[in-house]
Amino acid sequence: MVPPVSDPPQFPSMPRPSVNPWRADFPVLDQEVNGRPLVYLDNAATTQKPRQVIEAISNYYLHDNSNVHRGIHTLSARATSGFEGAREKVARFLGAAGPQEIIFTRGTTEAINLVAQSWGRANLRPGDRILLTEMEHHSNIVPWQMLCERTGARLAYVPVTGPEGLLDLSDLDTLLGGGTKFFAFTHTSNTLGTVNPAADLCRRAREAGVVSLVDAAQSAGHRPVDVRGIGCDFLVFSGHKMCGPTGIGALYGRESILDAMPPWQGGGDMISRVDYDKSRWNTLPHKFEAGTPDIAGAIGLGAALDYLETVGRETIRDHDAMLAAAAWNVLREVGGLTLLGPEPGLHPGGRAGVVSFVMDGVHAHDVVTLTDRCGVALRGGHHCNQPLMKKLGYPATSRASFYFYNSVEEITALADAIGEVRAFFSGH
Ligand code: C6P
Repeated sequence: MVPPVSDPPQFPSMPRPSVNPWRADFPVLDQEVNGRPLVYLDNAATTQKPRQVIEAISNYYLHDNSNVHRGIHTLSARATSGFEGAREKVARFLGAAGPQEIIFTRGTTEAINLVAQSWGRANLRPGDRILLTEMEHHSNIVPWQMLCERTGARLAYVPVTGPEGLLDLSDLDTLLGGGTKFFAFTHTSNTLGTVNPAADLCRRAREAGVVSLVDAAQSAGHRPVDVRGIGCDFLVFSGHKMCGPTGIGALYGRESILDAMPPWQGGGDMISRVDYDKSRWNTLPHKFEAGTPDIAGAIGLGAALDYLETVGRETIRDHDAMLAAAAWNVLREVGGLTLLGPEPGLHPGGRAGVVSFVMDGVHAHDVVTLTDRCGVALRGGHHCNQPLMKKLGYPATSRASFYFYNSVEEITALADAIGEVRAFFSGH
């Protein structure tokens, strides 16, 4: 992908280091933490932002700041065109039929809540079933539990095989029958790094007459994601996990389904006409966007999508997979660690740039506190996957997660830091 440089790798299994052409676009990465160069490996929590995104947001506030859809003056027209232009970029990025299928939300969590409260309340009856998987993030469990309490619907789960972290699909067709109306699953697990076969799962849901939702929080910025190729009814993501700002994300919904759904919040912009006794709803997508939206956030998200297109989503997927395989191999060489998720290379669907591990006898919070002293930013905890952790029998894991600006040298720094933590706790 990029030319090799001469420094020899420290671990025998490491790929050769290479020059990373994107790193210079990320000012925040150029700093020391605790006297060591920052090694930011917490990208599944949030990614860093390139200069191009930061500039798009500050240019909006410096030159165009105004409210959208309301004013006739020049600044309002510019703000509206920036905001609606960003929606068109999201539609193109996801392969949607058009911008009417894209609803801006605060992120993945809010998008799932929108579907649960609007589609769910309108369509589910007592005894209906919602199917999830055992590897879902809390954001794709709790809104459905709340919906079940309101409607009398029930939950069922596609099982996870074990620490290797695959879905056991042997009973999927049975689970999709028996009153199941809705199937929501994660494309990529934020703890296990598993990439689920989204197109196949949605096809099987469709054949069973079940509506599908794909949680693309960990995939939309990491691999090509095409809603028509996947064949989902809904897909949700967060801008901040793909070089965009926090507080903005989107819901993709198939137009015919969105059209039939009631609004979920009332207020300005989502109406076409209001009288004292009743109101009429606006057309898509505005029906689902009440009140002044995050205009700068949407413009920043649009800039992030432009940036990701210049890097290339296949390139990002391959770079993530290369770093995950390198991390897996060097962490295994460190010893005393249990690695979770599918072993790189063995899982046909590929593997994301997320490597979770448990150090024998040491809590993940201690591991992550000590790696931070080496300048290495990891996440330790249950990663909002408490039921999965309970099932696998771990209270928490340490997690390294990668993006295209991370380098092979940083994987060496990770392994060195983990080696230091292990030495510390084993008294060497
Ligand atoms: N996972 C992580 O460190 P929000 O907070 O709405 O942007 O995203 C929620 C969410 C939903 N689904 C998946 C698969 C996710 O990974 C996340 C966020 C972060 O793993 C924070 S817990």
